[in-house]
Amino acid sequence: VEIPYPAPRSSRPEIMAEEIIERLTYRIGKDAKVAKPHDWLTATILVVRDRIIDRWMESTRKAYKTGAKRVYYLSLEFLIGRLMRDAVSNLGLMSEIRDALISLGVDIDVIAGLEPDAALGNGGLGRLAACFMESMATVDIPAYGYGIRYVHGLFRQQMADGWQVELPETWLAHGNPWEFERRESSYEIGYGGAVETVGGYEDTPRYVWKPAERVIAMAYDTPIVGWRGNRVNTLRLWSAQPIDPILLDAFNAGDHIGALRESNKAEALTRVLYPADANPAGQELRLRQEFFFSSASLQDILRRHLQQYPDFTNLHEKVSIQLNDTHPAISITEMMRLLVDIHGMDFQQAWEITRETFSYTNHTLLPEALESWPVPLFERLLPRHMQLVYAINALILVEARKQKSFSDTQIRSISLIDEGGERRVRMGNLAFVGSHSVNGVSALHTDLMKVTVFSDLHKLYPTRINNKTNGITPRRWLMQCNPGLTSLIRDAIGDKFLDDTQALTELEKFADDNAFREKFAEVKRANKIQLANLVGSRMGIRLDPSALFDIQIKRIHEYKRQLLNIVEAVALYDQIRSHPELDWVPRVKLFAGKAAPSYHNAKLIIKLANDVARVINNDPSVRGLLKVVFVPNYNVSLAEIMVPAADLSEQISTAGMEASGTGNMKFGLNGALTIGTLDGANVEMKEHVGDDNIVIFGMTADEVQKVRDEGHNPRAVIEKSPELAQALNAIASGVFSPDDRSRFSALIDGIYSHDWFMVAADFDAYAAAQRTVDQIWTDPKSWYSKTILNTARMGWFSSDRTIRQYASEIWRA
Ligand code: DL6
Repeated sequence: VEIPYPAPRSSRPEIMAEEIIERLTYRIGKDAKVAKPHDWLTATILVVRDRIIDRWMESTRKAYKTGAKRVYYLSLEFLIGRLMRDAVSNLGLMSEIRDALISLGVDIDVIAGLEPDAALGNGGLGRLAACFMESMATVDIPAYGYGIRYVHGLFRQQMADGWQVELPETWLAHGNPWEFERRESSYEIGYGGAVETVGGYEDTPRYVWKPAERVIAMAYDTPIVGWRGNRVNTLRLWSAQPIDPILLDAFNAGDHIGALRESNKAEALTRVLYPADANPAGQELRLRQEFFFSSASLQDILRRHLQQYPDFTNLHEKVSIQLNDTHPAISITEMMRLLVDIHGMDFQQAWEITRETFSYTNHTLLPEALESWPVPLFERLLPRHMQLVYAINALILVEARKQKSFSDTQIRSISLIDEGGERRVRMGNLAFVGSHSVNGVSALHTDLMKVTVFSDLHKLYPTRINNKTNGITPRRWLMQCNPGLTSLIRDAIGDKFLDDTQALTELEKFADDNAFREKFAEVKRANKIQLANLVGSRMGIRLDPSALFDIQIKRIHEYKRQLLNIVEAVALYDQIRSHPELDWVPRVKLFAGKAAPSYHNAKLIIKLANDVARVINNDPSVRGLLKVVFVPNYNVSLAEIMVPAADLSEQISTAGMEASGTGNMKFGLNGALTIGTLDGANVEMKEHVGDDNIVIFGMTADEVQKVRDEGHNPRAVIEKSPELAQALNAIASGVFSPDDRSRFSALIDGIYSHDWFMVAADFDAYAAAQRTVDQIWTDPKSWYSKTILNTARMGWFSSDRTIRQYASEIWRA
């Protein structure tokens, strides 16, 4: 029977209005008269979703028909934020939906603000995955994202007397109208047990893993719409379910709690996102999560492949699997297990196919953030995978010994097993050897990878490391978050940039156009007023939109150096009070970001920002020339308000420590000037925007390395800088913490004693760079010329460009 496809849905506002009422009534069961804003939101999403489904199915059919290579992006984190605006705007339905809702007496901005911010990630790595998903759909790559459907995403941050307090986040509390539960896509995931050798001949035994524990991974699919709705891809998130929801024997015997033990244990697996950023999160549950989603995803990928092809000999031609950091690196051994043990492929052939199928992205050089697992834990949880690690290691080490004259030290660093101290499995090395491509996320980061964490592996496989500088989706990070700037640009250069962000360069000719500069400044002012209103209503702090808005928003980490920024605020405070006769530029220093709950110093830095803010904001002698604000609960939605409102973007990490950064690109695109170090993608931003349009300061990565190698004497540096000494002394002596004068003494002692993050070393250069910023600010023509050029030249940092590079150079898709 030929079943016809449904006719595509109309996008006429009156039809959509009817449909919204229909969904409200029959799907949600609410009378429009009593419907709550949440009900309207759900009904609207359901109507939008129908329009996505048509295209979704079409995209899937196309992939089957053309036999195109599929790309699978495996990531433990997807920081997707709200989806409604994204979907509606990518479908080109914004004004129609707005009109449909107006006709029903509903304000789209009100209901859009109720959508939970899906925070299934910690920071840069997770947000990059979300931008990539949108760009893969935009540039028409048949792709699936695979991850975990955490019940609780990243914690909600509350401030209690300036201290970070973590509260659970409940994004699923009102249900999730975007997702489709796929009960039929369920797989068994095993843990523990033993490996049996069965059948086969002596030299080709077959191994059968008999896990002691099993859970079910069940799929939930969310459609991801590309720009103009050309393609809709799938984000497939796995949820853990028990094999037996209740142990009836135990229940009937009166053990009501015990009867649910298995069920609770299974569900605990996907309940919470680990709130660790660049900090280690090395608990057993984390390894269980990593294996859970890796195994489910691979079983799903192989099942889909077998629907179209007779075997796996062409797997690498039809499938590319990108590992987003080492979190899914266990997939390499799981792929080997599935191919060799389950599907009977020869080990060597399986190894070659695996390597050609996988590629790996590294996101950090911080040694403490490179994952490794204790051998006993690994062996207990995944005994067959441990055997495979040893087998792969033997292959690699023999190759290393044969091919080159590696020293014993080099062989030790190539090994998948770290033998220094407690034996551990190195997931970075596993990901490296099991992939045909290993990429860094900015040019500098990639260069450093070759000489630091992977120097010996790079010698063994000199063509494997390559660079793919990160990018951001211009749909969310310009068109949606900054409609004022988007329409100004459209008026000036037309619509081409909507499809090709690099066409923004046409704006260059307006950099010296007075009328355009004024309009650009007006848009910025409107965005600053919006942020000032938010800060006013949430925090009761009044901000003057004509002050320079200086913003640092990102995870709180010592290497990102929020502390440097705060110390400079304290020094500036001192200067303003000592020299009231000078023409100080009114400035608001805004901070936002979360600290890993176990990261003591990061939490102390949040408290310091709040303590400093309280003192400065309440000191009348500052005359409002300086304000400091720490905005609580940073998330994607807050970023969408703060980024367009920034005059100055703080990208001031210790050189060599920030892999790329992507906030830097978002700010630049929205017309902020960057003050930054030559770190991560700042280096390439400088090349694109030009030296005159970015304020660079501080030590280079090489200089930082040299100072660390040769010995740094921060005390001597501090003694030579009275401003710095004064600021540090004020903080350490309790000027900002009269209730606990020694609160920050250890933090400041760290600067005096080792200054690992070069706060003291870079302070004078940073303070001078801030005064350069002040100077530029006092000449608005020059300021806006520079910021216009930032917007004009940021097109290259679109994630569409990044994805095209992955597609042609890594995936060959
Ligand atoms: O590549 C995305 C993002 C970079 O822009 C940041 O520079 C980097 O810090 C971040 N890394 C992480 C956590 N690393 N690990 N594991 O989020 O990746």
